[in-house]
Amino acid sequence: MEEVARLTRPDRVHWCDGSREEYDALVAGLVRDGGLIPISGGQFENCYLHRSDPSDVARVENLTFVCTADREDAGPNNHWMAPDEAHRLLDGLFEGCMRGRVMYVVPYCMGPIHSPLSRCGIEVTDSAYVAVNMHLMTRMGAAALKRIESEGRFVKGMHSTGELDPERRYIMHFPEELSIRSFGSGYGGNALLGKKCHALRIASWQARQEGWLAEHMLIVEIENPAGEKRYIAGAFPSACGKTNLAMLIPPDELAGWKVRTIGDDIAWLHLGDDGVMRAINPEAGYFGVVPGTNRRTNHNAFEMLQKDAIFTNVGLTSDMEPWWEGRKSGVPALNWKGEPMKSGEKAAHPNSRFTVSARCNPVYSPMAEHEDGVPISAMIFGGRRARLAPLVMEARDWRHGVLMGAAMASGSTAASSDSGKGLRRDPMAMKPFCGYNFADYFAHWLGFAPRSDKLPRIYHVNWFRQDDSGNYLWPGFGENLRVLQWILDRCGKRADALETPIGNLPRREDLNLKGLNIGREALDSILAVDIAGWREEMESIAQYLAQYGERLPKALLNEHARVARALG
Ligand code: OXD
Ligand code: MN
Repeated sequence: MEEVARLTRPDRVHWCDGSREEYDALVAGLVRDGGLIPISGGQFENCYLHRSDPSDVARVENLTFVCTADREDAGPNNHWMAPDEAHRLLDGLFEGCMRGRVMYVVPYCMGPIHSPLSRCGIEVTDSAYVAVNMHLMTRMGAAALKRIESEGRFVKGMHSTGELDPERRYIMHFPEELSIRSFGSGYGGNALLGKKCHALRIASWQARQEGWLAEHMLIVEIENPAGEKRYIAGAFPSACGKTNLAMLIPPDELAGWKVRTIGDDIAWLHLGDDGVMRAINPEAGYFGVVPGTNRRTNHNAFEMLQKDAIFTNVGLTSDMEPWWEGRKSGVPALNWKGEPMKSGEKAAHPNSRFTVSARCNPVYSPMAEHEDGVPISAMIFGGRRARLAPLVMEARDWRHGVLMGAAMASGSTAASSDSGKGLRRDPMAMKPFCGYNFADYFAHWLGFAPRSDKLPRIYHVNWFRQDDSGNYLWPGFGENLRVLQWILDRCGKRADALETPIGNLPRREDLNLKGLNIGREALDSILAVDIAGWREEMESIAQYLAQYGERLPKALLNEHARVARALG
């Protein structure tokens, strides 16, 4: 810390202890200097609004680097810079950057504080907004510091908002040194280093070395009417409904089912000595996408946002309530930049976010605090696909499931400033987050098969099929539980499926459709396999995989060839 302070020259150093008093004092300071605006109008209690610099509203994938000694280790899926060059560049930027500012030292623990599966880090930052967000998102402060002192090993993260100049903005990872440098952005995914930088990019690297998985996955607990609890992990790209799925509200027709959240964004998965894969959620809070959240789509999330939440880049009503598109009540007076609303413009930024502690979630599962994690029965992969991908399909085995994950694709969303338009391949929803070469990552995934005969079953789902006029064919939200029910019934050998070249699909009679309002044609089309379309899709997957060259595991190519052959 002394070394960092010598380089960055802060006026003062503050070691965060994680107490409620500290949180309140940091918030009060932010309110004084305009970094947070109290917005406790109407139903909202102890909530705040942060307006970020308009150039700094999303992750910046083109400025995010993995700096490994050998470029090939970062792979074609990452931007790369040589570590010494990156350090020279970043040391230059950090030099004196905290003059006139406070340097906050934030010790944090990713995962339950006493779990052997958890890992710690320290983030040094000159942003009080980052420090309060870390309070909500991680187990931070004295207890984490104690663990760090006894373990001696932790991820070293340095962050400065700099001048918020997009030309001087870099998010750099040094997996071989277990360190992170982030400069020039205050946006969550770039600045809350415990989340994407540590728990995914650095952790995925460590996980490969140590034989586990760090994944961009929600973890949900599902209790059936007989009281049996099962756990599903699901990888979806950013802004594809992970938070909603993790807090799903069962439809009236599925009375007796209960759904609780373990995590909404990241899972760390370990194989136990008994061959069971168990997962922890390394986070302790949510940094969720706001637009679209309302009482109907996600009653639990809406409740959770009314107390002790920090909003970033939403609009405001005239009585100081936060407002966003899809809130379904109230009228915005100011847009997310704080300007009076003009007709036709959006009040909230499409990537506006809420930060809230998991403790505020009315369906937070006590099992999320369990040191051993929860046993995972099934893993699901999914993206936004208007065409082709059916509602759900089951991989015939682990290897087929890895191919399904590797071939994932999704329409672009607002969570990244540069994900472009149209469909992009996003293997396991990890394109922006895998801290090493995807070819090695696929091999690492494949390597689990011989280690256990109790691995989770793998599925691919698609809630986002559209008809030719762009209407969604599947109602989504709570009704997705019907698909999860089929998946769990398959895992318990209680449901049938039709074997097809692309995987096992439910027939309409295999799904619980009681009381569901969906037309026959719509259902038929989301349960159909378009053979010609899939032949083209396999071609496109082959082209995508080709960029990983010789390093790509042969088993994945063989699996691809097997499916392509089955399609004829
Ligand atoms: C997130 C993201 O913030 O994936 O979770 O962008
Ligand atoms: Mn995410």
